[in-house]
Amino acid sequence: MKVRTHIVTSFALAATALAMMPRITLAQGAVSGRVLLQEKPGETTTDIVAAVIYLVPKGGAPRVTEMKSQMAMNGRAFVPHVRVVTTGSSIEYPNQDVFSHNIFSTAPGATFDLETYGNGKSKSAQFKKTGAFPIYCNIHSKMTAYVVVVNTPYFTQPAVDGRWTLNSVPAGKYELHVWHERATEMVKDAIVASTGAVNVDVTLDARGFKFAEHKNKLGISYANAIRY
Ligand SMILES: [Cu+2]
Repeated sequence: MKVRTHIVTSFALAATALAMMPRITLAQGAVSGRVLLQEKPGETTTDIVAAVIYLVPKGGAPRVTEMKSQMAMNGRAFVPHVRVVTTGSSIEYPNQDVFSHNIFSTAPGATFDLETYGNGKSKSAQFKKTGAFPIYCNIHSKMTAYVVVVNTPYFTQPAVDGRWTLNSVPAGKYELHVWHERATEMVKDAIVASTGAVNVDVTLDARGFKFAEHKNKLGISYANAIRY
């Protein structure tokens, strides 16, 4: 589910200027902003760095370069907890723990099972479709991660204070997406002007988030599953 809102900006003049510009000299601008989470009363945000910000050009998907990325298994956790890659990219899962893991995903569009392997070994999975895919371990129920696959080269994740910057974004019309696993993804129209920076501050609502146990790769509750 996506919430669509519109940024009221003063970029109308910039848009007019953009339309008059020759394509060959299309300017680039910096887009920056801050993402915050509205939490339940008494709770503070500790995972804002796990948010994802990306810009999708309205004129159609740009050509993206496939990446080779990595998400380690370390201390019975995925490091980092959220990884952003472009469509078609592969992510390696090196096991840095002294015990075994079994990484899998049952998410439609990103289903895989890397089976059980131990310390020092690594396997990879390719992500061909866009989306935010939860990744789990079949042995350790508390190991959760997300791979966010985007069809644009303009993506980033915020610093600990929620601030982010995307440099060298070609001027034009975009959809700005702000994602966090504990909130509804926000989508806003944004115009990147050729002459100056665009500042976008967004607050996502995490108050409705409820933690839910996920099932293992066979669709069975971890409490009832045979460990091996
Ligand atoms: Cu594990």
